[in-house]
Amino acid sequence: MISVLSGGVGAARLLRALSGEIAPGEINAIVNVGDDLVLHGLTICPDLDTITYTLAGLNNEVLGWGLNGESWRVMEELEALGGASWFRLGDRDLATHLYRSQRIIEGATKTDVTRELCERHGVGVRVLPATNDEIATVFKTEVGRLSFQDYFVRHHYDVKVESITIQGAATASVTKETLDALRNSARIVIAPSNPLISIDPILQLGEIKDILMERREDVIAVSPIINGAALKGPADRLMRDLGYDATCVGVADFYEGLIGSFVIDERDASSASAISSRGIDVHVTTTIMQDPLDAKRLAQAVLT
Ligand code: FO1
Repeated sequence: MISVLSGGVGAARLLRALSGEIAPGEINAIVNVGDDLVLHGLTICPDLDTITYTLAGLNNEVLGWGLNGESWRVMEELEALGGASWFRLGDRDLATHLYRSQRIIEGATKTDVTRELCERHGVGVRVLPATNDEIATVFKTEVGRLSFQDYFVRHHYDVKVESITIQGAATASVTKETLDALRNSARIVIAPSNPLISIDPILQLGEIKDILMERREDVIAVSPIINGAALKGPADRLMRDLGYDATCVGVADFYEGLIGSFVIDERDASSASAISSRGIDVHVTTTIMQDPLDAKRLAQAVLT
């Protein structure tokens, strides 16, 4: 069994490739919930949904979030009413948020609801929110304090960030399912997700960092930064803003003490010696998962 600390798109692609190599039931996705929000009274969990939709083959490849074959009639009506339509919820996607929100009102946890949604969609990977408690990634920026989706969607992550706080992380409990998964996995993988806003909200929870430190030799991370740039999203810019080196070496330093192995892209092969000098085994392969064969190669590198 393996566990994969996961953000959104990059993690979803790696999980999809891994489930082509080993039985999906042998894979746990431990998922970030720091981006979650309540909007229109609905509980929305972007990373959990991106992973579930991708593993179900239902994800919207064009947008990178939400469902395929989407329509937007509810958003059009909402906009006409003057409601909040900056965060676009497609008609099909809305069913997920309605289902989750009602189940939570009935007393279900995010873990329960995610399991139910995965069963309905035939997803065999165990998709686990890292915590059922509320945590929120908050940005202190040049334009003031911003919630995650304010920063990401409203401001298109085009503002200078001074600091990031994961509100609630210090008191949130890691779920029993997540702890069991991490303790029983032969290997723990850190997906090529944003270290600061997708992985750190998981690492800041309870004993997760301690488990990784103890099991360092079994922990392998995949760099989300290739040739000094993130494939998607603000990882490189955020690393620079917050004083980290925006390279795969900077990512290895961010995970210092937590990882025994690190997968970097072929284009960063010249950084391999700098990373191995830090006592980390380095694997060089293609880490871009556009092509299914490349994704397969990366999954095999992570597993061997
Ligand atoms: N991203 C956008 O850029 N614009 C949106 O309107 C938007 C809506 C949205 C709705 C549901 C959902 O699950 C994700 C959505 N995202 C949207 C993606 C999301 O903001 C981020 O990609 C993640 O939070 C970062 O992992």
